[in-house]
Amino acid sequence: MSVEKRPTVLSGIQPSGRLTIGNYLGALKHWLGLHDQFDCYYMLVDLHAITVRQDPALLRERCHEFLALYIACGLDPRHNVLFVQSHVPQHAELAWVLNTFTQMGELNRMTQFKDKSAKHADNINAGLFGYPVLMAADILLYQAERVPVGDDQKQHLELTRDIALRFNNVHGPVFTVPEPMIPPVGARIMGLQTPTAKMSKSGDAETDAIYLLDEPAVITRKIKRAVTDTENAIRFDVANKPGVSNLLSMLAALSDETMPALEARFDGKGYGHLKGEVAERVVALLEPIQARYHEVRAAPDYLQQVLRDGAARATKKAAITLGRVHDALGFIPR
Ligand code: AQP
Repeated sequence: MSVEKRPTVLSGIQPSGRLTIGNYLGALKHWLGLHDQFDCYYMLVDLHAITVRQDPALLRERCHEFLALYIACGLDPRHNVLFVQSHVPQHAELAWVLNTFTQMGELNRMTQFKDKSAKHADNINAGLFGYPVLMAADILLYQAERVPVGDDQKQHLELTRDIALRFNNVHGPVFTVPEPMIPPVGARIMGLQTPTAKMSKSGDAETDAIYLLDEPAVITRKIKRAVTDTENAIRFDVANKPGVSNLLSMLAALSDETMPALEARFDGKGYGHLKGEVAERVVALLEPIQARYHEVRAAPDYLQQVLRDGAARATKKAAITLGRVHDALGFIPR
């Protein structure tokens, strides 16, 4: 009996702060349900997280928190491989190989490197520079066809494709060349206080982001205080009205209403109206997720088991690809 091979999806989030509504609307939300059509691998990318200095106890705590949040958001470990990147040593091993297929000039052009080096000027380490190569290794190890990410990761995905093609051109078709899956709305949620910059899980300003574990009253307060403008007209115009456009984007992603439908519905209404509805939607989304999160967090043995199973399943697939890579390069088999 032939078993039909399903395409693979892979994505991950760095446990480098607290998960935000940006991470949810840009990434997590789109991971749900993909397991119907794809073999799905979702990671906690701790190797990436240490490119910025992390407190060890907090990093460990966050990995557990993120795993419980993945599950609470609806990722069932029976249908999705959930794992920690550092549990699968092939990620770092393949990254080393791919370093030799990546040009310095390519890495120099990465906007995330430029942004993060400006933000962490006291620690511009080689890992931060090589971050996209490790990300390419993450994706190529699983022969992922699709990578669901927010818009900010598009440039890294393009580099992954270039690295895969370069390797394949030299050594034959070892890697699947992946395609990004970027959502049409919600792909770049901006900060509430600085709507010209991406909402980030490790930002300094508490009020700039909505965290998935924020209390409902805190969420409502943050949205009510979101920066807008003085025009008092609700329309989507990122260049001239970044704050209002960001609230509209959030609402579009939360309600699945189109932008023209939202603009028509809010015609003649005030910003208070828009903020009230965004707050209601976010609270309605997050309340059940938070309740489920607290249940899952109260079961540490279950979480441990999920990680053990995930690491075993991921390693099995990763080892096959790394074996093919070593073989293609001419390394003597162990
Ligand atoms: N603001 C956002 N809007 C939409 N999508 C977003 N993503 C992140 N921020 C937004 C998507 O979430 C996934 C995980 O991102 P990551 O952890 O790999 O790193 P990042 O993109 O650097 O995210 P952060 O939140 O900004 O992390 P820090 O603060 O640690 O740098 C990706 O799919 C990303 O597109």
